[in-house]
Amino acid sequence: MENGQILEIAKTLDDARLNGTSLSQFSSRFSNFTRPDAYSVQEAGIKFRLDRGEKIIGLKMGLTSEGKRKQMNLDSPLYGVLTDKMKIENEGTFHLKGSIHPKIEPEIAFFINKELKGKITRDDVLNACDYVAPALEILDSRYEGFKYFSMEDVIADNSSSSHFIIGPHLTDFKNLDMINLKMQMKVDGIVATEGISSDISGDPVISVIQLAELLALRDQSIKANTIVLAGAATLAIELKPNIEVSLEVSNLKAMRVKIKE
Ligand code: OOG
Ligand code: MG
Repeated sequence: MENGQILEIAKTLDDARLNGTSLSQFSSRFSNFTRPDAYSVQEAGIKFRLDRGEKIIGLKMGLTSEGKRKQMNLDSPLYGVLTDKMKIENEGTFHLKGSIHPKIEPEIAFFINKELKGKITRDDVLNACDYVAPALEILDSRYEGFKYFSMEDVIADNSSSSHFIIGPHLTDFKNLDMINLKMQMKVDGIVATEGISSDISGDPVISVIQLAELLALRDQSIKANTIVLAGAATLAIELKPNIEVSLEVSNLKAMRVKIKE
């Protein structure tokens, strides 16, 4: 795809995000929309946000769980970028106004304190990690119905990331059994979805390794001081006003967010 077309798609998506309006998919309009094109659109869209004063503070992996890939009818993991404006404090409030069809999902976050590039090991990730935390990601999609889009459409739309909340940090995670963390997402105290951390790429640390590999394809890396969301452990649920969503992960402290109009 030509650069002009990439910028045009990025601008259309950016306008839709700012106006809270949905669109039809690009992949059905352009037959030559490749995965590298889609990441170029994502990068151009992030550039618009940086020009408006937002700062990049993290990255998210998505579709790292089999259940999520089935739910979205898509085949492989993808990533997106997290900015400071997308962050909501733990126990804070998310306002639905301005969103199209927001959903929420339970994740594990890692804070990476030094650059990770290319082929890395599990130990590289753990040695570069300051803390592990439970996290909730709020998704929204610019596409009508939120469903049945292609990987390229999702990637172009910053992999559906809208907002995120990081729970209490665990800095001494040496003895944490990363693949056996029980995860329960509750709505007003009642379990809405539950899973286990191994539902995330078999091991959420592997999501970070996969992220470094995907970035390397674009000659990029996980930079020092980056929050990484490893991907959801369960299906996402739709948000409604006046609910409280909490996440309990075994061996980590609980977290919550209030949802308002
Ligand atoms: C894509 C983003 C998926 C996750 O954690 O699996 C994601 C989508 O579902 O629209 O963030
Ligand atoms: Mg996610």
